[in-house]
Amino acid sequence: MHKTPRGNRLHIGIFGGRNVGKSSLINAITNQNTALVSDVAGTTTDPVYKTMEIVPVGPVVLIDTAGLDDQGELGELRVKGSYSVLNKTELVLLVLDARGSLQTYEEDIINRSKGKKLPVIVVLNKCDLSPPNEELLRDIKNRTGLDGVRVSAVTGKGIEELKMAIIHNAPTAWDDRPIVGDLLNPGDHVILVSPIDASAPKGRLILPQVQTLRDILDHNCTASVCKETEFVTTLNGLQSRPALVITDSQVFKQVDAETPADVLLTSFSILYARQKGDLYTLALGAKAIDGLRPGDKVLMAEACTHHPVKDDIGRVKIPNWLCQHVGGALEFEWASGTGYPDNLREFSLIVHCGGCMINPREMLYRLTLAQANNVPVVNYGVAIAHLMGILPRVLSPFPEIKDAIFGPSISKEVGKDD
Ligand SMILES: Nc1nc2c(ncn2[C@@H]2O[C@H](COP(=O)(O)OP(=O)(O)OP(=O)(O)O)[C@@H](O)[C@H]2O)c(=O)[nH]1
Ligand code: SF4
Ligand SMILES: [Mg+2]
Repeated sequence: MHKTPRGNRLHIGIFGGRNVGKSSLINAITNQNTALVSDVAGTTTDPVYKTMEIVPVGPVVLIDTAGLDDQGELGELRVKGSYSVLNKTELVLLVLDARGSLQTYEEDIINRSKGKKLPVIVVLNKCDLSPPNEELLRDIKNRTGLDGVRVSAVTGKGIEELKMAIIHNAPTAWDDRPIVGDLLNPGDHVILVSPIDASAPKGRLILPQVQTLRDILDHNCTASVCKETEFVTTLNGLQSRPALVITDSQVFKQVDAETPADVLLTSFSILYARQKGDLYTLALGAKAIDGLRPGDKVLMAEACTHHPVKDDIGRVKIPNWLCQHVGGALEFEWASGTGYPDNLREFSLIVHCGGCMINPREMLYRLTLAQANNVPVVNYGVAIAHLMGILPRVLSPFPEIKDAIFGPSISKEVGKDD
């Protein structure tokens, strides 16, 4: 098992003149103080790569660069180094001091990016000091057709809007996320547990199972597929431990008990929550379920208008489980298709559907909107995992997320108790 390799991450190149706040912006986006910041022009001298999860964008590499207006012999070399970063960049953030005017080197990076068909987001920084210069706004609009995102890396204002712009401008290939393959090494073996009950379609497996199987094969790994009744036999029949067990949530309790503590276990719904959206944000949303009180408002959000069936998961089952969990009635509202209602801030929680009809980018956009309104958001699969008490274990292939949500002590306890 390994973390998302750098190649699978969205590469975001951060360019601009010296002292405009490129390194500060990295710190603001990641909410960490890792990039070196100072008021001395030319602090960043060589490209600096930072791999990280940006909530809710996902795994990225942020590339901090030296100022494009650096001077002298050494300065020219640094500028060359910055331009070479453009070759590995998939999305360009051009950072400007909002008080200044458009410089030739800034136009140059816009033109080079256009030449490479790279999306560009113009970031107008230091807006806490003064509103952007009108002439600058006009020039940017004329050259790029864009408005520029107004931020302050110091106060954090506008950073959520910038993340939304990143989601919207990220190249399409980035949407093509693996379901499970990035968690595996070639040659790994995986067991898939698929109960076949009356609700299973006749004569075939359901799409998430087929797609997971295909992803495993695409990554040169092997798989066994079994029902829960044959799980132990399948496990014992292997010559070595599987790298991962993936189960349907319905039989999680049994499979959890039968899977050795040192074998990673997750569910199809967790893998899809990660592939489609942002698992960290959703797991955080699941934790917020514990803070709900009777009478709180909960928004059940569905990404399409479908005919609810009897005992519908989003209309009946999850609302009932949530009320049982909080020990009283909650006030539910349903939104389907077009988006969120205007009164979003009134809700204590959004429970979103799995979003099978929308792409990851749109799902991420919906998660970002929830965050921008300070409303925790969870999806059906992750909410059910939490309500069943299995969330820490199904997050075991994602220790960074599990530890961030439940704390490292829970990881140890789970290992011990299992
Ligand atoms: N008021 C204000 N100051 C900022 C903002 N962003 C950065 N600064 C300040 O501007 C100075 C330069 O910030 P850096 O992040 O080091 O800028 P940089 O673009 O990385 O600079 P080089 O690495 O030298 O090219 C520092 O003193 C920051 O504190 C902002 O949004 N508002
Ligand atoms: S999970 Fe799919 S079918 Fe169900 S509401 Fe969401 S988008 Fe529609
Ligand atoms: Mg810097």
